[in-house]
Amino acid sequence: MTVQTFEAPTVKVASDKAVWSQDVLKTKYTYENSIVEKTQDGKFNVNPISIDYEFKVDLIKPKTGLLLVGLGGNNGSTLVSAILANKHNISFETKEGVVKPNYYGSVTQSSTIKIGVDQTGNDIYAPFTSLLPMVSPNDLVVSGWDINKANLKDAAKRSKVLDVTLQQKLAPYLENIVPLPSVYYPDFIALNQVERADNIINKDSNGKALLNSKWNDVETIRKNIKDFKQENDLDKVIVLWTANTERYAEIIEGVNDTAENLINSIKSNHHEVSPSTVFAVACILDKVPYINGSPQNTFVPGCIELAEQYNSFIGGDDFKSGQTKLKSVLAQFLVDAGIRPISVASYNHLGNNDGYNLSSPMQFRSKEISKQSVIDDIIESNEILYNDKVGKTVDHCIVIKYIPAVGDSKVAMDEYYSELMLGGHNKIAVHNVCEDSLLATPLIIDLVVVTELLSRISYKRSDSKSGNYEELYSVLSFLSYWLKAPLTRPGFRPINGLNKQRTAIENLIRLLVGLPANNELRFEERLL
Ligand code: NAI
Ligand code: DG6
Repeated sequence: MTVQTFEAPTVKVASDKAVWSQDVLKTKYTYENSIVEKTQDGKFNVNPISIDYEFKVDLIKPKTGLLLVGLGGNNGSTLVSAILANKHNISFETKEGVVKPNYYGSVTQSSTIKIGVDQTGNDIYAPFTSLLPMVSPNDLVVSGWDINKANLKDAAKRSKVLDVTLQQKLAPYLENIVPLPSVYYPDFIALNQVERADNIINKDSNGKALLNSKWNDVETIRKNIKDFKQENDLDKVIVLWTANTERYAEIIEGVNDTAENLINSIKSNHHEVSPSTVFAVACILDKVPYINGSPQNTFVPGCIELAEQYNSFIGGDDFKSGQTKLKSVLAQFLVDAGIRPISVASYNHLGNNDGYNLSSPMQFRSKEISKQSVIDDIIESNEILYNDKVGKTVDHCIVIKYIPAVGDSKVAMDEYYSELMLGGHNKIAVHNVCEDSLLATPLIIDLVVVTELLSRISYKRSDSKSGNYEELYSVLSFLSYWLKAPLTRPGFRPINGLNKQRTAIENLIRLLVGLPANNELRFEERLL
């Protein structure tokens, strides 16, 4: 194992709440909230609460490996290309001039956090990564699986995402990277993907997919991860699904409803166990964090229970990249402005393999569910605008069409139709075009960097009897900012509003270094 050294953060907070040592940061924090009861006559009884915690952060950045499921796809090949371009500082010429490598679109690599104000009361911002040690994408060791055996040079060419000059410069690095064979159960992704499946673990002597070796598939994945960790001398591995969208698995009592039933169903080759759940289970059993970047219900109830039993980290579902990210800002803005959205019509067409797969109804349905859920909590937050009398829903329609000609340049068109004061109406139309994978790939980086950080945080309540530090809860809903349908602890409703999601992750980082939760009171300016 390599010896990692502590790298001091560039932001140092002079707070007696946060005590730094060479390898550990310990911070005292009082969490304040309010418990609210709504009475039958519509009044609110509010009781403030506060709980004292001590947090501990392991300050040593581990040598981290990332295994992508779907390595040869548009996102997979673009991610590896982006890391190589940045790591080797590869600039390239386009008709608009020389482009230098960057990580635009990544919160962790290209955004800032407000850390306070200067002597004159003006805001001061510092890079997101400057408060706590976080792994750099340039240092990630990346590999993964794909049901297609194209090397990453060919995969990047097929994806048609990157400028050809950059592809040529990266070719010597990319051509040596070949995905590991993966698990293929044809029924879960679109039938139109069958020709792609030439690199599979579960095959017979004719290369045909076997559906009676599911536990063996779990064990093969576990071995792949162990070998990767050993061969690259890694301290930690994170696995992320960026493979095709699968259909939903049916939730069946006795099959995937509990951890025990799920394991038994894998062992008995039940047809409702999907490849993505096989990957998740393999990771959970070895405490390897597993993130789902696609919309399917990989995390069936039994899978979440298994993660809880193994204290293993999971997060999902479905990267929130463009249209939905904007929706989680616009819908929140409208409702918080007291305006009443009555319909949201979202169209998109795209011509990449993701679009091809989604042209199949069952895979589309998975995407429709995740895209549709994004305004639920925003509607629920305002009973003045949404109630039994005027209605509690928004007509929310999702359309996705496959148009090969546009390739990875996805076109998204949205119309927000809202009710204004005294019968007025407001229509906002948004037209958004960009390379889908250049929006999604930076999200993968953030999900990995933040998951790795979260896995180094532990805590205890000041009244804890055992005095032991606990790891964070298995379902990492702190990752919600990057996900369309955030997975939460069973019993809790997801938070979809983008600003709330960002506030959560930002305040977590702030509290760990001894800063108070962010506020915008600006008393320096507003009080005498
Ligand atoms: P893609 O179709 O280009 O890549 C998916 C890759 O997964 C393909 O190379 C395919 O061969 C492989 N694959 C399929 N089943 C597999 C399995 N069982 N094991 C290993 N590999 C397998 O798709 P793209 O554009 O890279 O997107 C990947 C996923 O991310 C899709 O589910 C998509 O819906 C989701 N997503 C993409 C966003 C974007 O903006 N690009 C945003 C949100 C989600
Ligand atoms: C068509 O919607 C294809 C999808 O995979 C999207 O590109 C992806 O889910 C991103 O969606 P959004 O809504 O975040 O832009």
